[in-house]
Amino acid sequence: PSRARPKVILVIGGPGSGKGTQSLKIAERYGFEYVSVGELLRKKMIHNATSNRKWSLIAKIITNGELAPQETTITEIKQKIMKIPDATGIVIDGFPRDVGQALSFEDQICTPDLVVFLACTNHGLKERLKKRAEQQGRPDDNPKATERRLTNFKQNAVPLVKYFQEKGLIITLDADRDEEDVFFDISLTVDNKLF
Ligand code: UP5
Ligand code: MG
Repeated sequence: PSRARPKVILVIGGPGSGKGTQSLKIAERYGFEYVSVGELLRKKMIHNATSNRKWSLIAKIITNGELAPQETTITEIKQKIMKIPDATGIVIDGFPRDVGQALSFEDQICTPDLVVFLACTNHGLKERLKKRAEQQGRPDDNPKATERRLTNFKQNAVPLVKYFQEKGLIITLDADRDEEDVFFDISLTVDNKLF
């Protein structure tokens, strides 16, 4: 008998909204595989930037806080997902970033089972990113790139959220609260909608 396809959860939100934090919690609680698209791209760019022209360009794009080309991103996600054996579920952190990516994901991969939108105030986002920059130092956690990431997010968020709302796939959560409170709401929704 053919196995059921894995359940797919997409986690979206502004830079610093807690996508990574909450996605990992989902993966742990439900035994889902975790895929961070930002991490996927950052790893690939660090590996290939010196030897490959396409990736050296993408490294510049990401370091400036802009979006990598859509087709490259989708290809990376596809390759990553295909390598995952027998998952009951997959949680994808930080994708899609705009409606074009959402359409292309549905076209080439699947329709998600749930989209979690972590809504956070601008002020909250900046505070968290500042704190994390002091602790970790990601290449795009400099002030200029952070501004670009925020601006891009603000430009794309409304139509993206609306797109998934019309499909009845999205839950919007107040992500300015404590990690545990946000996750409590996510788990209620996942329990309800996916099981
Ligand atoms: N924190 C988390 N939750 C908290 C809470 N409730 N209360 C207080 N603190 C909380 O969290 C950020 C910080 O806040 C952490 O220190 C955390 O402890 C704390 P985190 O979970 O890291 O937030 P996250 O939303 O994951 O923030 P991140 O900076 O990773 O978001 P971005 O969207 O900027 O990063 P991402 O890796 O997704 O994308 C990076 C870049 O990759 C993009 O700018 C783009 O260039 C490229 N990209 C694409 O081009 N296409 C894609 O599809 C995806 C990425
Ligand atoms: Mg992240």
